[in-house]
Amino acid sequence: MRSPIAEVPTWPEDVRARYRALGYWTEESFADFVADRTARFAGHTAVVGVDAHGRPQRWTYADLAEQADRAAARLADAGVEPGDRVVLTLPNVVEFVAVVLGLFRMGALPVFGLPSHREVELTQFCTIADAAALVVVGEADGCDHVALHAAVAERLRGQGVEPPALVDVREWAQSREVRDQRPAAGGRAAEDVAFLQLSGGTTGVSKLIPRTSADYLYSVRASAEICGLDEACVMLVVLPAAHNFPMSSPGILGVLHTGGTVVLARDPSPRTAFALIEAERVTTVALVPPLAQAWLSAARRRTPDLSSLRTVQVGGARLSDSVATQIGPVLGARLQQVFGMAEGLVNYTRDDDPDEIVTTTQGRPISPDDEIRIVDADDREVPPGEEGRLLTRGPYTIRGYYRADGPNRDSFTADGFYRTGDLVRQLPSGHLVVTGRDKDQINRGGEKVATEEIEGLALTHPGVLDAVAVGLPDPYLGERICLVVRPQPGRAGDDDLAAQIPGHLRAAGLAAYKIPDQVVTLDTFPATHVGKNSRRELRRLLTGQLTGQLTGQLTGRLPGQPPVPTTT
Ligand code: OOB
Repeated sequence: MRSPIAEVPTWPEDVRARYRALGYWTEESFADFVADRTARFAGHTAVVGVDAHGRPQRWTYADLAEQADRAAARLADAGVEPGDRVVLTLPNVVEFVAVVLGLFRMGALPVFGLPSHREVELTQFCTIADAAALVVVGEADGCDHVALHAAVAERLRGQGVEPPALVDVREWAQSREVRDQRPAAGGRAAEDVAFLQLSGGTTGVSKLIPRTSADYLYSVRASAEICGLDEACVMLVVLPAAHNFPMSSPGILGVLHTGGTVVLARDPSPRTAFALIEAERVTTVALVPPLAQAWLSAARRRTPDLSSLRTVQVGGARLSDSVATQIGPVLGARLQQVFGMAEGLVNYTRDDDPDEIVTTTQGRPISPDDEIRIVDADDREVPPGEEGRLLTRGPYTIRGYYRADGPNRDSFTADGFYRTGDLVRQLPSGHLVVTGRDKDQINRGGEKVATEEIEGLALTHPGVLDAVAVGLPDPYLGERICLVVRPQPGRAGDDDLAAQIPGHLRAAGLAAYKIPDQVVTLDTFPATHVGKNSRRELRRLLTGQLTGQLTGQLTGRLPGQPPVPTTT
């Protein structure tokens, strides 16, 4: 028996009543959503992609309903019950959609992990969520996820936490029949928490984001409308499907809401993506800035047939204005900028916005009831048009993380605004321009990494006295991760130490996208006036670096080869 789902901080009752009265929140739960759309669009093509064995699949909405029920029955066989939390690390295979809808149908809660997550992350998710199962795809992309489950289980047992059951979707197709019965309807109401999304993270421990059917489906319906989705839309999903952006902005759920077709790309390379666009006549796709750049250069070299493509969404990290202006001419599709967060607020540039707005802003909020405050360090509103910290509150922005009282005090104001940690300015039209960030996070090409998490693990290396992670400007990733370590006395100037750190972090079980792109050793760290390490000063020194006063003190992998393309 797993613990029941925890209470979460929520909207005050008068606010909830208002969101209902305005029609933002309806009584539709995700279980209702699945039943309704799969019946309504039964004969249409819902999902195209490959399965866990790499075999091509093409499912109608009716097939999808059946696959979701089968997935639910399999999960029930593995001991999953309504209300249980289930961590997924599936890549973009068709089973991903079946498992998510199956969990919704049975009233269990997906926890959206990534295939790139390893022992460190998965152990945290399983602990916080008290997960009943971990759903994986056997051995894939150079990782044995079954062995990974065993390693996570061992860590959990060491902490006195009961490990999750292993569910390997690769075994599903091979074993004979499943119990051919409808899963027990979970009976989760529209305003109950429906799943846990991952936060980008600003602390050493992951934070889980509780989203309800009512709040999330509002953002999905409104997004689908803003983006003009309909039954004819064909959306290519190249980013990891579990991310909030390809999931709901308007993403997979927006497409299923309107009866369109989701095409899952098993890898994000332009070669794979362009072939799918041609074959499936794809109309829309969501990219992060590094992928947008990769697509631009590939399209210039190859002249693929992208004539079906109407919209290219770019978000997850700041798109430079200069790259933005190339999207339309080179890809022959309209750019849409998307600035969102798994905690809630999503901004879009609109179809009828002037080109200038589309290429230089990150959009405006979905809802007239998204409240935006732009404040200074003392939470006082800055004059209109000036840069400040973005706070937000609204009908689909959470009021607190899952089981995280401490972080909630820092991340939310007393009156319920979420502190996004983003620096923005707002135009009179309402559009936001993202100008920077004020949070201990590195945005590596759209993947968010908490500096504290890398630093904490680096400190477990016996040669490391102190460590600071900084994001350095990178022409491709936007930011790359640089870890600065201060060696233990006696190891000063030790090149070998810097070289050992990436392997040390990998062995500790950290996801590959969090491994520093470069490691630098430095004998003394610049300090703030209160004597703490100054991340800002370090970043400044390292950015203008290797010429000025630091030369000679810096060793290690510098400046590093162009980093491996990230998938988001
Ligand atoms: C999306 O969600 P998360 O939760 O992975 O990351 C949110 C953070 C934002 O607070 C901001 O720091 C950054 O990612 N971000 C952007 C951006 N979009 C996200 N920074 C600059 N420009 C943008 N366009 O990343 C996400 C969720 C839903 C839709 C789109 C992205």
